Amino acid sequence: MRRPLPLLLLLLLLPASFAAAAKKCQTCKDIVHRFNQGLVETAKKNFGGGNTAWEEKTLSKYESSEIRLVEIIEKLCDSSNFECNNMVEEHEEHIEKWWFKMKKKYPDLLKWLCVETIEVCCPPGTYGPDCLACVGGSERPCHGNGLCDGEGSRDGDGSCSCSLGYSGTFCLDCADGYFSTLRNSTHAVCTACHQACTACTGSTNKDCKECRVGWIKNEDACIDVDECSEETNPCKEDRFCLNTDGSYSCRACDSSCSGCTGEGPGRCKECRGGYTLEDGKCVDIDECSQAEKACGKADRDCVNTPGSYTCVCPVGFEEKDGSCLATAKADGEEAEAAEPPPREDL
Ligand SMILES: [Ca+2]
Repeated sequence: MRRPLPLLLLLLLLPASFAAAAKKCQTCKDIVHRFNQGLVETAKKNFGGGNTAWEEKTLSKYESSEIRLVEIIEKLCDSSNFECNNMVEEHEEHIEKWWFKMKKKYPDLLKWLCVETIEVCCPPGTYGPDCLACVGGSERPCHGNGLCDGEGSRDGDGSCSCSLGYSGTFCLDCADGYFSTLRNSTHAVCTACHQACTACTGSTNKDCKECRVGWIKNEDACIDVDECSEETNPCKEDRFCLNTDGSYSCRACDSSCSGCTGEGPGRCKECRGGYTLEDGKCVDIDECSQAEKACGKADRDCVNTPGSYTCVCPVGFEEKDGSCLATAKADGEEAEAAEPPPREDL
């Protein structure tokens, strides 16, 4: 029993009017919500807090009064909300009729006004211009495992968008990566497979029908592939491999390493130039503290850097044409020694 063709054609031809139908229902629902808020806000009005016979009488008179209705209607719409004000204006007589004559018999304003009287919404579990039952029935649309398109509005086609883990027109089938723990003509419960499986019969990695990429069949279970094992290490030079369940990642080696087997300066295969092995770690060489002057020319200061060093002009001097010249002092100011551009002297 699929949806009839004429409706499908209508949907194709008049998408704008259907979207408008959903909007009208929402506007009506908003109005009813504000009306109910108004009822709460005015519930204790004109009531002194005592319980004299006079107050009781005044309260019950106010309870169903036109004054109270006007107070509630005044607050139904924000002044800028055109659709809301339009709908209230158009159907004010209906609201008054309900207030004075119908509300005892039909206490549900949403049902009376939006569904049955101005016909902009549908009852729960139904959809579309004629309020037909959603796929799976109006009691439990989509068998409780999805959302019915247009439910409660005069919009939509009643079809199901299944929740995560469910599939099929009726949301009674299990999606890929889920297995069935309950299934009859009206109910279905689907549970996620173990992450090792693409399809399964139960919840462990021994219940896989097929292993997911990154996992391999070992005896009766799907186990993680260790992509980082020595033969298959997929990472480039200066990166190390980190195995994870179902995958792996490549991370940058420490800056002191030339190739590495893991994180930090203690896992280098070799030390990069400018570093030396000390207590199992690659550490920076301080070229400036060595007996042989790293900056051959006597007029330069040596500055150690990670993995290297630079030779700079002393404070008060600046680099000019390959030598250090005294910085010209500006009037009345302490001239700052301009930092010469660092020179890599390896
Ligand atoms: Ca892995």
